[in-house]
Amino acid sequence: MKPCPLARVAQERRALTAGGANGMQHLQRGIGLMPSVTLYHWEPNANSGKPMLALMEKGVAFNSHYLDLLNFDQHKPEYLAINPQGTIPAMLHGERVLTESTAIMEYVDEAFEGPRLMPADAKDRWRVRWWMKLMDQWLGPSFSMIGWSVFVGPSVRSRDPQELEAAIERIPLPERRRAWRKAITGQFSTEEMEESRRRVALGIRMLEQELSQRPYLASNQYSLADINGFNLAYALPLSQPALSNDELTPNILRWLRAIYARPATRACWALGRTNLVKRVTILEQPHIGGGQAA
Ligand SMILES: N[C@@H](CCC(=O)N[C@@H](CS)C(=O)NCC(=O)O)C(=O)O
Repeated sequence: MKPCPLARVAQERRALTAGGANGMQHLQRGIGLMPSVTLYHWEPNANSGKPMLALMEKGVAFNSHYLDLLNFDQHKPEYLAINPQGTIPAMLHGERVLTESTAIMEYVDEAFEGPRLMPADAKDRWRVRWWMKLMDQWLGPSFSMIGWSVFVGPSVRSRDPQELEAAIERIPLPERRRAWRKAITGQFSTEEMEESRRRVALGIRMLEQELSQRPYLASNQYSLADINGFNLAYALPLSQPALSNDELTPNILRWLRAIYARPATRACWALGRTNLVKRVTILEQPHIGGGQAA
């Protein structure tokens, strides 16, 4: 008899999660119990960093399962059994499989005890969602295109071309296949890159303007919008020094430093394994700029 596909998925999941194949356990609440949460993630950065940081802010214990994006771990059958789209992150909570980083953050905030990461006021909650939508759909893809052209592509480009082609062929989503090809061959078009740079410059001005009005992005309280924003923007002073610095964008710098000073952020960034995480050290410099809501 053919095994039930669902049973096979459950079996593969157990194999992936058993003992945390590469996983560390982040036990903060529930010391001594096996965490019911497993997070599949890459670096604390962009989409992976969002649920990592949300879980850590809430103090939720989780098995950390690191997938090496540059080794194409996210397209291996074991992981495709969990997220057939082959993108990171994904989270297991008991038998539940959750994907989409922002939706996972909202789930984490609602499903677990710990400090609330959504403000109580309806207008502030609207602002959290407004910013998260802008970052996920408009700003994030542009940051990502620049990151893929300067980091991801160059990191893998020198590998055997046949192996790379075979790896690309295994990618389930056509749009991700296209992005990998362009990153590897350096073929993001001039127009695409210009549009990305335009969005980054405009996004920086929008962030500075918003953060001149209140301590955090969407309300006076730290929220999911800040977690989302930090994962997108933590390296800005390093990657865009002419556009984001203490003089031009004091509120962005104040905000990034305040988030980086949080114990959860430090703990989260300590999970990074590549040089990407080192970009955060620029935030260790003391805040010298003003900033209206400082
Ligand atoms: N909308 C998804 C996007 C996930 C996504 O594209 N993640 C990137 C990493 S930030 C990824 O998995 N890239 C791997 C690939 O394209 O092979 C989310 O927010 O979770």
